[in-house]
Amino acid sequence: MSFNLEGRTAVVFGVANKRSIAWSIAQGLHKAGAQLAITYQNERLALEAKDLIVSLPGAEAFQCDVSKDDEIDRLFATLKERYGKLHVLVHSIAFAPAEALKGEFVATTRESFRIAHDVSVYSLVALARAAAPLMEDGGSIVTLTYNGSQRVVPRYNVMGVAKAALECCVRYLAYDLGKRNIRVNAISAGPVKTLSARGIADFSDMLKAHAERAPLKRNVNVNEVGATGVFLASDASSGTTGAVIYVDCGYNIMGF
Ligand code: NAD
Ligand code: 0WE
Repeated sequence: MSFNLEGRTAVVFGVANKRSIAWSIAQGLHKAGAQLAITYQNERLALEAKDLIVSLPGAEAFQCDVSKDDEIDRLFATLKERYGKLHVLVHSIAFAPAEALKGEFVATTRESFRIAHDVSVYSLVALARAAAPLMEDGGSIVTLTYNGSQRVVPRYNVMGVAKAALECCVRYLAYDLGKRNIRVNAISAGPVKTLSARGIADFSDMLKAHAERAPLKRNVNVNEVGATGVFLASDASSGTTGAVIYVDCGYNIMGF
């Protein structure tokens, strides 16, 4: 049993800036000794992401928009050439058009529904399929979810539906890839003030209510999510697959 990741290679998706949950997980994986490949979405995010990524000794930056099959194919061909094998994949990506996260769920358009599921859910399946052949020694795939998949969180709307589908994908992928000793798990994080949370109306009120109701009487720190990412990436969690682990200060257990 070990949290040590020396000799392991990890690819992390979803670093936008220093507040990103993916960045906290990447830092944790680096500290545990993993060799890191970190991807960012597009040119617009390249400058900020690259600056961060090169600050981790040995980490390399790659561009990949997960809504594009050719970019996924190209990335994994590059990773195979560069590293040979892969042991860990972190998927920390979600997107729904901004208008879908306002007003009522019943107003969700076909296009918003499609985009939310394509970027936030299907991408995990596509990345898992591309990564599996490189995970010759077995591996660990980790994604990020939110309790809006299980309970109604006003205005989380189509993202709640997408996260329910994501959690279900975790179970189906865990079944398929289990025979290759590849584990697939999700972290259900409590609210964290990241780029994705910016611009969400009343997010500060949500954080306050969350801290008041959670058994630990506070909000999660992004590094607590990062530490759970390292646990799930490492042999310390070798008996766990298909799970959704809550890192939310206990908020989800409360009925009132
Ligand atoms: P973030 O904005 O830092 O990260 C989201 C990332 O998704 C960004 O890096 C963005 O570039 C990437 N992304 C979006 N579309 C993409 C595409 N087409 N191709 C490639 N990358 C794309 O915000 P975050 O809060 O760190 O979010 C990371 C994950 O954590 C998401 O899955 C989110 O749902 C989940 N999560 C967040 C919270 C929270 O309160 N912040 C809580 C629970 C779960
Ligand atoms: O998963 C998320 C947010 C994901 C997200 C955020 C954005 C904002 C910018 C997906 N798509 C977009 N699209 C944009 O244009 N969280 C768990 C954070 C979050 O978002 C909420 C929340 C919480 C919590 C939205 C409404 C209510 C609660």
